[in-house]
Amino acid sequence: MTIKDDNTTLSRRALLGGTAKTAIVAGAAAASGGATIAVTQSSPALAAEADHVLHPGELDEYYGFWSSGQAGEVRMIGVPSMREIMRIPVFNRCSATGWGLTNESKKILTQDLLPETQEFVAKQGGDYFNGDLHHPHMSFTEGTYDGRYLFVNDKANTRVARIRCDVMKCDKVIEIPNASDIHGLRPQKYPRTGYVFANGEHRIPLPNDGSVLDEPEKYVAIFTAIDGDTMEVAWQVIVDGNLDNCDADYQGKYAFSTCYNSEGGVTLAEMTSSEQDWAVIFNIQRIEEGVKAGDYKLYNGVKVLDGRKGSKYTRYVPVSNSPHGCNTAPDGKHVVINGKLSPTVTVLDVNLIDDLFEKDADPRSCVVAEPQLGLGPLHTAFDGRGNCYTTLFLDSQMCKWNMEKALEQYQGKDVDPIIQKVDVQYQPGHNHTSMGETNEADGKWLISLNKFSKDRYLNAGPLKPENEQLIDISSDPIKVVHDSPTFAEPHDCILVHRSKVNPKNIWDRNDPTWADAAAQAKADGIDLEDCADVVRDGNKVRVYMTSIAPSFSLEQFTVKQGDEVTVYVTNMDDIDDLTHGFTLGNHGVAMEVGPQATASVTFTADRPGVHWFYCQWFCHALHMEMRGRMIVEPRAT
Ligand code: CUK
Ligand code: CUA
Repeated sequence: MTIKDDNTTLSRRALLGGTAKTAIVAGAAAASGGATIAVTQSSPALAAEADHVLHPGELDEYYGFWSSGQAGEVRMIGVPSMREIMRIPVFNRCSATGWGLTNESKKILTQDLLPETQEFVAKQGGDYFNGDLHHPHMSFTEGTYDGRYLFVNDKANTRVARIRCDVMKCDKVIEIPNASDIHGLRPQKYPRTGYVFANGEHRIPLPNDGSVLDEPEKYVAIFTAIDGDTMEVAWQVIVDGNLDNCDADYQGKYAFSTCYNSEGGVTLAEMTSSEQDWAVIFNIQRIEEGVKAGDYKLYNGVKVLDGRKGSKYTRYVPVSNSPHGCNTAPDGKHVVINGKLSPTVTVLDVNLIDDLFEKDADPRSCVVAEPQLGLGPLHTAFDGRGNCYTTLFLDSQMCKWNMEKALEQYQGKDVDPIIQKVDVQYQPGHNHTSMGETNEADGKWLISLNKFSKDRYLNAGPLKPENEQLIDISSDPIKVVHDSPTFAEPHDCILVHRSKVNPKNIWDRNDPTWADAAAQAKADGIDLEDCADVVRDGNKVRVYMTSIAPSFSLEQFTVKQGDEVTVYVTNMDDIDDLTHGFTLGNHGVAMEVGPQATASVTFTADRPGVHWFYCQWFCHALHMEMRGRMIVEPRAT
């Protein structure tokens, strides 16, 4: 069912705002498959809550895509209900879906770009079992989300991955050469994505091949542009300082990164010794011209341009020590650089940046405001009405302030840009507003991702969850309306209106995910959609079966001890939500097989005897009976 952008929320709000005690909300019918939902309203106290409380069967207005930090996955959360809807494994391993076990997922996780030709090849350096996923961001077309992809970073293993939003599965993972630890990541907003910008946070030698070791003055940080369509590295730029967060403008001209450690130090004392760091501005057109003109060096097959101070490709805008978040406002004009160690944020005007490049104007001349907000400003979100919301890590507060007033104050007027401060529990890092990083920021909801929950939940033991809070910003004053605990460690999230996202209910049989399986089946003369076959090829055995609830097409197959066995399961059910699975006892083998999908897994049959395989996704009244036997004949002695 395709969900159109309907009026459910509006009509419910309108009704609840009135005096009706009981109302039938017709608008909800479209979202709930035709049923009419009765909303009972008994007290005015409930009316205040009703905006974010969804009743059973009601759908959320926004898809929230949450990072999970060192847990390595992406989580899909419904907003405003804050209900977790799905998890998308990316850099982690997943016991439920077989991510990291199936051949299809292993191929994605262990492929890499061949530096010279940028072709995808089997990774030489092997596989990683962890990831540190901070920043999920959706692809853009003309300044707003287009529902094609999510892009995410892995700080731990210097990777960038892509999630297909049509099936909500990861389809590409690449390790970024020459850089160290990808942190900030943002897609190009205009004209489209286009580039995915990725900050290599730590400074390392270039090339990092052992020829330079303990000579930190020779280390560099690398800014990378990845082609979001092909997931190939387009170009890289060497910068001064460590790269932290980044964002792109709404004009398609510039990208911005916060930089700390202008000192080039390697210890904490060295890294924070000076009073000023900077924000780097990248001139995309000049960089593309530089690439065309051959003004680069090849390192590991990637075109690397020199964007250090004095370069025509970059400008360095001095800001207070150790800036962190970097957020482009939906007005298309302002970029907020968050001070972290300074109580201020620095606002750049993108229209003044041309002069920095063309007339060599003083880099600070693009600064148009620098309001003092409180202690530890980390990230800023926007409501599309000219207001900004900055997390204050040390103060444990969300600060609402007005952009126009901040500009006036910088001009010398006696005005206070701060509108309101709200306590959050506790120590917020990122925040995000509904559609807030697009030109369709709608100013309804704000999420505060708090690093500590302390006393907010039942004591979970020494390791406590984090606390994410939902803040209603649709009216004055803004207020915290909901707490949710989360496991490690959502750094960032985005709130995407559901009209932008339209995942499929069942797989397309021609999906490229199982192209290898389809090719192998073809070579073996097997029809994946109608099979119950065992093909022997030396000591390799390929087992082909289909699943239709509640049975596999093969109830048993026989192999020899020591055979390398690949099982291909094609789920021929084509009903919504009818996922099967294949789990083989005592072999560490499990996989999800979605409706109309093919999945495969390879293992060695090294234990003679009888081993049951079964379907591990509840699918039918006879789900428990959906199983079969693998018979392993002992090796002849
Ligand atoms: S970072 Cu975590 S609080 Cu990695 Cu975006 Cu700012
Ligand atoms: Cu098929 Cu459970």
